[in-house]
Amino acid sequence: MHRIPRDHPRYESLRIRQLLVSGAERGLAVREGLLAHGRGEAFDYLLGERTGPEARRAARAAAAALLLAGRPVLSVNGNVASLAAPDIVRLAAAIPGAVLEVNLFHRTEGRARMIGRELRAAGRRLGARGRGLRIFADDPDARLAGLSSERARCHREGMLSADLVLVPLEDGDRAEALKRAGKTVVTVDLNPLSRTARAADITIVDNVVRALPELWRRVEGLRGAPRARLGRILGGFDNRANLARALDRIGSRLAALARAPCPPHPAPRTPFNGPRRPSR
Ligand code: PTJ
Repeated sequence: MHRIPRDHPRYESLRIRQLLVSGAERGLAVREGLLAHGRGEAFDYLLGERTGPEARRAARAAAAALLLAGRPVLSVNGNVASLAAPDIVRLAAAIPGAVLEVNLFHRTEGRARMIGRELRAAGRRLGARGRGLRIFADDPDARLAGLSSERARCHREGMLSADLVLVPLEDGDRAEALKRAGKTVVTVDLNPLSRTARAADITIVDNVVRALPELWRRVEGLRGAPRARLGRILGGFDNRANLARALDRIGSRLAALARAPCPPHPAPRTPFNGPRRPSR
């Protein structure tokens, strides 16, 4: 792997990129996943590359929903496996009854198996709680209605019978199909305008590498809270309004940046900007 100097001003962004490139080289992510990441990066740049107040609010509501759910399923694709396998495994282990399910748009059984192995290895590193996790990867035995893509293929004991599905970094078709099937949909998507972001019940507008640890912290903080309190947190959350606030934040950030002075730099001397000749 290429070494990124720690003092590089874009270190974190380059580090995340490299995680995905390495995931693609190992066969976990597809090349299309690199393009999807580029779109995400652009929105992350506009959002200031940090977890904003809207993302924190959505993460709190998502934690309440996950703890209230009877059959929560956490969906994993190639990008999530490359960027955040230990984070999504730790999150699943913190939610009573949660299962992990590999669901791929560009599906091959070989890649699904490989992602399953990646998740199991992360589970083993987590200790007893991680080792006991249920992980559905290859050989799906059911189809989600209303989807013609490979994304429809799922597990009867997993996604098909789930009442809540966490679908990070997703395409819009499946989020809409899951909604039509009557499930609560939670997503992590840097693009507040995407169909997934708009179709979901709860959208965390943040980078998956920051959002999943934040969600885990929220789950840890709320585990054991009375159901009535969780219900109030969930009932007080309005996804449309929260997405509007995320867009407003991008807008006001851009407006502020447009007025900010450009960083000073020594402009090369040209015949047009050189010292003025004293007028005679
Ligand atoms: O592994 P597969 O075969 O299931 O394919 C996975 C990809 C990502 C290729 C597939 O799901 C896809 O094509 O996704 P889309 O339709 O490009 O949507 C991805 C969404 O995630 C876009 O709205 C991106 O802005 C957003 N996104 C990209 N990177 C991140 C992200 N959101 C959060 N964190 C990221 N790191």
